[in-house]
Amino acid sequence: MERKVETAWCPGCGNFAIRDCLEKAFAELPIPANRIVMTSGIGQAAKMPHYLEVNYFNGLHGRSLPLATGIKLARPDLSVIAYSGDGCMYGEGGNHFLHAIRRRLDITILVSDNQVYALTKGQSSPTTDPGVVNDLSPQGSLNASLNPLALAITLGAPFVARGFAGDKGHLTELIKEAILFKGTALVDILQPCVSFNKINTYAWYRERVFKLEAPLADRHEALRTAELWGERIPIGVIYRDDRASCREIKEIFRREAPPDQIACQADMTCVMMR
Ligand SMILES: Cc1ncc(C[n+]2csc(CCOP(=O)(O)OP(=O)(O)O)c2C)c(N)n1
Repeated sequence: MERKVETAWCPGCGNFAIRDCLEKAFAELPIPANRIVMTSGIGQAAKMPHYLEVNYFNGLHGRSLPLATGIKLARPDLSVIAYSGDGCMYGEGGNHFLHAIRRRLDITILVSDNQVYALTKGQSSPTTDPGVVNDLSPQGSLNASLNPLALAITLGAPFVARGFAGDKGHLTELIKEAILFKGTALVDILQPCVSFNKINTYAWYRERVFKLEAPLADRHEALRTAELWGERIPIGVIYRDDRASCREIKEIFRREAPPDQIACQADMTCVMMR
Protein backbone atom coordinates (compact mmCIF):
# COMPACT_ATOMS: atom_id res chain seq x y z
CA MET A 1 0.00 0.00 0.00
CA GLU A 2 1.28 3.46 -0.91
CA ARG A 3 1.93 5.62 2.16
CA LYS A 4 1.44 9.35 2.21
CA VAL A 5 3.43 9.99 5.38
CA GLU A 6 6.98 8.98 6.21
CA THR A 7 7.36 7.46 9.66
CA ALA A 8 9.93 8.26 12.34
CA TRP A 9 10.26 4.55 13.17
CA CYS A 10 13.44 2.52 12.61
CA PRO A 11 13.46 -0.12 9.86
CA GLY A 12 12.29 -3.37 11.48
CA CYS A 13 10.30 -1.68 14.28
CA GLY A 14 7.43 -3.78 15.61
CA ASN A 15 5.14 -0.79 15.20
CA PHE A 16 5.00 -1.35 11.43
CA ALA A 17 3.38 -4.74 11.96
CA ILE A 18 1.00 -3.30 14.54
CA ARG A 19 0.02 -0.54 12.11
CA ASP A 20 -0.79 -3.18 9.47
CA CYS A 21 -3.02 -4.92 12.02
CA LEU A 22 -4.83 -1.70 12.94
CA GLU A 23 -5.43 -0.87 9.28
CA LYS A 24 -6.84 -4.32 8.63
CA ALA A 25 -8.95 -4.23 11.78
CA PHE A 26 -10.43 -0.83 10.88
CA ALA A 27 -11.22 -2.05 7.37
CA GLU A 28 -12.91 -5.22 8.63
CA LEU A 29 -14.84 -3.86 11.61
CA PRO A 30 -18.52 -3.10 11.11
CA ILE A 31 -17.87 0.45 12.35
CA PRO A 32 -17.72 3.37 9.90
CA ALA A 33 -14.34 5.11 9.86
CA ASN A 34 -15.90 8.39 10.99
CA ARG A 35 -17.08 6.69 14.19
CA ILE A 36 -13.57 5.68 15.32
CA VAL A 37 -11.25 8.05 17.16
CA MET A 38 -7.80 7.41 18.58
CA THR A 39 -6.02 9.34 21.30
CA SER A 40 -2.35 9.09 22.15
CA GLY A 41 0.38 10.66 24.25
CA ILE A 42 4.07 11.12 23.42
CA GLY A 43 6.62 8.58 22.22
CA GLN A 44 7.36 6.52 19.14
CA ALA A 45 4.27 4.38 19.77
CA ALA A 46 2.14 7.46 20.37
CA LYS A 47 2.84 8.50 16.76
CA MET A 48 0.78 5.51 15.59
CA PRO A 49 -2.37 7.52 14.73
CA HIS A 50 -0.26 9.96 12.66
CA TYR A 51 0.46 7.11 10.30
CA LEU A 52 -3.10 5.83 9.94
CA GLU A 53 -6.14 7.25 8.20
CA VAL A 54 -8.07 7.81 11.40
CA ASN A 55 -9.51 10.63 13.51
CA TYR A 56 -7.17 11.33 16.38
CA PHE A 57 -6.20 13.67 19.19
CA ASN A 58 -2.51 13.60 20.14
CA GLY A 59 -2.02 14.95 23.65
CA LEU A 60 0.65 15.25 26.29
CA HIS A 61 2.86 12.45 27.55
CA GLY A 62 0.81 9.99 29.63
CA ARG A 63 -2.47 11.64 28.77
CA SER A 64 -4.05 9.41 26.13
CA LEU A 65 -6.57 8.07 28.66
CA PRO A 66 -7.91 11.38 30.02
CA LEU A 67 -8.41 12.44 26.41
CA ALA A 68 -10.20 9.21 25.60
CA THR A 69 -12.36 9.60 28.71
CA GLY A 70 -13.33 13.14 27.78
CA ILE A 71 -14.17 12.17 24.20
CA LYS A 72 -16.23 9.19 25.35
CA LEU A 73 -18.18 11.31 27.82
CA ALA A 74 -18.93 13.93 25.18
CA ARG A 75 -19.54 11.49 22.31
CA PRO A 76 -20.63 8.08 23.61
CA ASP A 77 -21.52 7.07 20.04
CA LEU A 78 -17.83 6.95 19.03
CA SER A 79 -15.49 3.98 19.38
CA VAL A 80 -12.62 5.44 21.35
CA ILE A 81 -9.14 3.91 21.35
CA ALA A 82 -6.44 5.16 23.70
CA TYR A 83 -3.01 4.28 22.25
CA SER A 84 0.54 4.68 23.54
CA GLY A 85 3.77 3.00 24.53
CA ASP A 86 4.43 1.22 27.82
CA GLY A 87 6.25 4.25 29.24
CA CYS A 88 3.49 6.67 28.32
CA MET A 89 0.61 4.40 29.36
CA TYR A 90 1.99 2.73 32.48
CA GLY A 91 4.65 5.24 33.60
CA GLU A 92 3.72 8.88 33.04
CA GLY A 93 0.12 7.80 32.46
CA GLY A 94 0.07 5.17 35.21
CA ASN A 95 -2.31 7.04 37.46
CA HIS A 96 -4.72 7.57 34.58
CA PHE A 97 -4.46 3.88 33.73
CA LEU A 98 -5.59 2.91 37.24
CA HIS A 99 -8.52 5.26 37.33
CA ALA A 100 -9.65 4.86 33.74
CA ILE A 101 -10.16 1.16 34.45
CA ARG A 102 -12.07 1.97 37.66
CA ARG A 103 -14.44 4.22 35.71
CA ARG A 104 -15.69 1.27 33.66
CA LEU A 105 -16.14 3.21 30.44
CA ASP A 106 -16.38 1.60 27.03
CA ILE A 107 -12.84 2.46 25.93
CA THR A 108 -10.19 0.33 24.20
CA ILE A 109 -6.62 0.65 25.50
CA LEU A 110 -3.90 -0.52 23.10
CA VAL A 111 -0.25 -0.42 24.12
CA SER A 112 2.90 -0.95 22.04
CA ASP A 113 4.95 -2.56 24.81
CA ASN A 114 8.65 -2.59 23.87
CA GLN A 115 9.80 -2.64 27.51
CA VAL A 116 11.77 0.55 27.02
CA TYR A 117 11.42 4.31 26.65
CA ALA A 118 12.47 4.32 23.00
CA LEU A 119 11.95 7.89 21.83
CA THR A 120 14.24 9.18 24.57
CA LYS A 121 16.93 6.63 23.66
CA GLY A 122 16.30 3.54 25.70
CA GLN A 123 15.85 4.21 29.40
CA SER A 124 14.24 1.45 31.48
CA SER A 125 10.45 1.70 31.47
CA PRO A 126 7.87 0.26 33.89
CA THR A 127 7.87 -3.05 31.99
CA THR A 128 11.66 -3.47 31.73
CA ASP A 129 12.68 -6.70 33.42
CA PRO A 130 14.81 -6.20 36.54
CA GLY A 131 18.53 -6.57 35.95
CA VAL A 132 18.35 -5.68 32.25
CA VAL A 133 21.47 -3.78 31.25
CA ASN A 134 21.04 -0.85 28.89
CA ASP A 135 23.09 2.25 28.13
CA LEU A 136 21.37 4.19 30.89
CA SER A 137 21.34 1.41 33.50
CA PRO A 138 24.83 -0.07 33.03
CA GLN A 139 24.56 -1.85 36.37
CA GLY A 140 21.19 -3.38 35.38
CA SER A 141 17.67 -2.05 35.81
CA LEU A 142 17.09 -1.77 39.54
CA ASN A 143 13.31 -1.80 39.82
CA ALA A 144 10.78 -4.59 39.80
CA SER A 145 8.74 -4.59 36.59
CA LEU A 146 5.06 -3.80 36.39
CA ASN A 147 2.75 -6.46 34.97
CA PRO A 148 0.03 -4.47 33.17
CA LEU A 149 -2.21 -7.47 32.56
CA ALA A 150 -2.21 -8.62 36.18
CA LEU A 151 -2.78 -5.04 37.28
CA ALA A 152 -5.74 -4.60 34.93
CA ILE A 153 -7.32 -7.86 36.11
CA THR A 154 -6.86 -6.81 39.72
CA LEU A 155 -8.56 -3.49 39.00
CA GLY A 156 -11.54 -5.31 37.52
CA ALA A 157 -10.97 -4.70 33.82
CA PRO A 158 -13.43 -7.01 32.03
CA PHE A 159 -11.28 -7.65 28.91
CA VAL A 160 -7.55 -8.18 29.24
CA ALA A 161 -5.41 -9.48 26.38
CA ARG A 162 -1.86 -9.69 25.08
CA GLY A 163 -0.86 -9.64 21.43
CA PHE A 164 2.45 -10.04 19.62
CA ALA A 165 3.60 -7.91 16.68
CA GLY A 166 5.12 -11.08 15.19
CA ASP A 167 1.71 -12.73 14.76
CA LYS A 168 -0.30 -10.28 12.69
CA GLY A 169 -3.35 -12.48 12.01
CA HIS A 170 -3.80 -13.19 15.71
CA LEU A 171 -3.19 -9.57 16.70
CA THR A 172 -5.68 -8.22 14.16
CA GLU A 173 -8.40 -10.45 15.60
CA LEU A 174 -7.51 -9.36 19.15
CA ILE A 175 -7.74 -5.69 18.21
CA LYS A 176 -11.13 -6.21 16.57
CA GLU A 177 -12.43 -8.16 19.55
CA ALA A 178 -11.24 -5.50 21.98
CA ILE A 179 -12.85 -2.67 20.00
CA LEU A 180 -16.15 -4.52 19.71
CA PHE A 181 -16.14 -5.46 23.41
CA LYS A 182 -18.59 -3.35 25.40
CA GLY A 183 -16.46 -2.16 28.29
CA THR A 184 -12.88 -1.26 29.17
CA ALA A 185 -10.58 -3.49 27.11
CA LEU A 186 -6.80 -3.68 27.30
CA VAL A 187 -4.51 -5.22 24.69
CA ASP A 188 -0.85 -5.06 25.66
CA ILE A 189 1.15 -5.72 22.48
CA LEU A 190 4.66 -7.21 22.58
CA GLN A 191 6.54 -4.89 20.24
CA PRO A 192 10.19 -5.59 19.46
CA CYS A 193 12.32 -2.42 19.46
CA VAL A 194 15.28 -3.04 17.16
CA SER A 195 17.32 -0.07 18.36
CA PHE A 196 17.06 0.00 22.14
CA ASN A 197 15.95 -3.45 23.25
CA LYS A 198 18.39 -6.10 22.10
CA ILE A 199 16.97 -8.72 24.47
CA ASN A 200 13.24 -8.96 23.74
CA THR A 201 13.63 -9.48 20.00
CA TYR A 202 11.26 -11.18 17.55
CA ALA A 203 13.31 -14.38 17.98
CA TRP A 204 13.23 -14.12 21.80
CA TYR A 205 9.44 -13.80 21.77
CA ARG A 206 8.94 -16.51 19.15
CA GLU A 207 10.69 -19.01 21.41
CA ARG A 208 8.36 -18.18 24.28
CA VAL A 209 4.90 -17.08 23.20
CA PHE A 210 2.04 -19.55 23.18
CA LYS A 211 -1.59 -18.94 22.27
CA LEU A 212 -4.37 -19.32 24.78
CA GLU A 213 -7.19 -21.38 23.33
CA ALA A 214 -10.00 -19.49 25.00
CA PRO A 215 -10.36 -16.60 27.39
CA LEU A 216 -10.45 -17.47 31.05
CA ALA A 217 -13.60 -16.49 32.91
CA ASP A 218 -12.19 -17.11 36.37
CA ARG A 219 -10.32 -14.03 37.60
CA HIS A 220 -7.93 -15.91 39.85
CA GLU A 221 -6.98 -18.35 37.14
CA ALA A 222 -6.60 -15.41 34.73
CA LEU A 223 -4.33 -13.67 37.21
CA ARG A 224 -2.10 -16.74 37.46
CA THR A 225 -1.93 -16.90 33.65
CA ALA A 226 -1.20 -13.17 33.42
CA GLU A 227 1.72 -13.68 35.77
CA LEU A 228 3.42 -16.17 33.45
CA TRP A 229 6.51 -14.48 32.03
CA GLY A 230 9.98 -15.57 31.06
CA GLU A 231 10.08 -19.09 29.69
CA ARG A 232 6.45 -19.13 28.56
CA ILE A 233 4.50 -16.03 27.63
CA PRO A 234 0.76 -16.35 26.93
CA ILE A 235 -0.86 -14.35 24.14
CA GLY A 236 -4.58 -14.04 23.43
CA VAL A 237 -7.53 -12.96 25.55
CA ILE A 238 -6.48 -13.80 29.08
CA TYR A 239 -9.62 -12.63 30.81
CA ARG A 240 -13.07 -11.79 29.49
CA ASP A 241 -16.17 -11.15 31.53
CA ASP A 242 -19.23 -10.37 29.46
CA ARG A 243 -21.39 -9.98 32.53
CA ALA A 244 -19.41 -7.00 33.77
CA SER A 245 -21.28 -3.93 32.74
CA CYS A 246 -19.64 -0.79 31.54
CA ARG A 247 -21.15 2.48 32.62
CA GLU A 248 -23.53 4.02 30.16
CA ILE A 249 -22.78 7.71 29.78
CA LYS A 250 -26.45 8.65 29.97
CA GLU A 251 -26.66 6.69 33.22
CA ILE A 252 -23.78 8.68 34.68
CA PHE A 253 -25.45 11.94 33.75
CA ARG A 254 -28.94 10.92 34.82
CA ARG A 255 -27.97 9.53 38.19
CA GLU A 256 -25.35 12.01 39.22
CA ALA A 257 -26.46 15.34 37.79
CA PRO A 258 -28.04 16.93 34.72
CA PRO A 259 -25.40 17.51 31.98
CA ASP A 260 -25.24 21.26 32.51
CA GLN A 261 -24.15 20.68 36.09
CA ILE A 262 -21.31 18.35 35.26
CA ALA A 263 -17.75 19.61 35.26
CA CYS A 264 -14.60 17.74 34.46
CA GLN A 265 -11.62 17.99 36.77
CA ALA A 266 -8.10 18.10 35.37
CA ASP A 267 -7.92 14.31 35.56
CA MET A 268 -11.32 14.03 33.83
CA THR A 269 -13.12 12.74 36.88
CA CYS A 270 -16.71 13.80 36.42
CA VAL A 271 -17.91 15.81 39.36
CA MET A 272 -21.09 17.64 40.12
CA MET A 273 -20.81 21.39 40.30
CA ARG A 274 -22.10 22.75 43.56
C1 LIG B 1 5.93 14.93 31.08
C2 LIG B 1 6.98 14.40 30.15
N1 LIG B 1 7.97 13.63 30.67
C3 LIG B 1 8.89 13.13 29.84
C4 LIG B 1 8.89 13.41 28.52
C5 LIG B 1 9.98 12.88 27.64
N2 LIG B 1 9.53 11.72 26.89
C6 LIG B 1 9.01 11.85 25.66
S1 LIG B 1 8.69 10.38 24.94
C7 LIG B 1 9.25 9.54 26.29
C8 LIG B 1 9.32 8.05 26.31
C9 LIG B 1 8.23 7.36 25.59
O1 LIG B 1 8.34 5.98 25.85
P1 LIG B 1 7.16 5.01 25.54
O2 LIG B 1 5.86 5.59 25.95
O3 LIG B 1 7.49 3.68 26.10
O4 LIG B 1 7.10 4.96 23.96
P2 LIG B 1 8.20 4.49 22.89
O5 LIG B 1 8.97 5.72 22.48
O6 LIG B 1 9.04 3.43 23.52
O7 LIG B 1 7.36 3.96 21.78
C10 LIG B 1 9.67 10.42 27.29
C11 LIG B 1 10.22 10.01 28.59
C12 LIG B 1 7.84 14.21 28.02
N3 LIG B 1 7.73 14.50 26.71
N4 LIG B 1 6.90 14.70 28.86
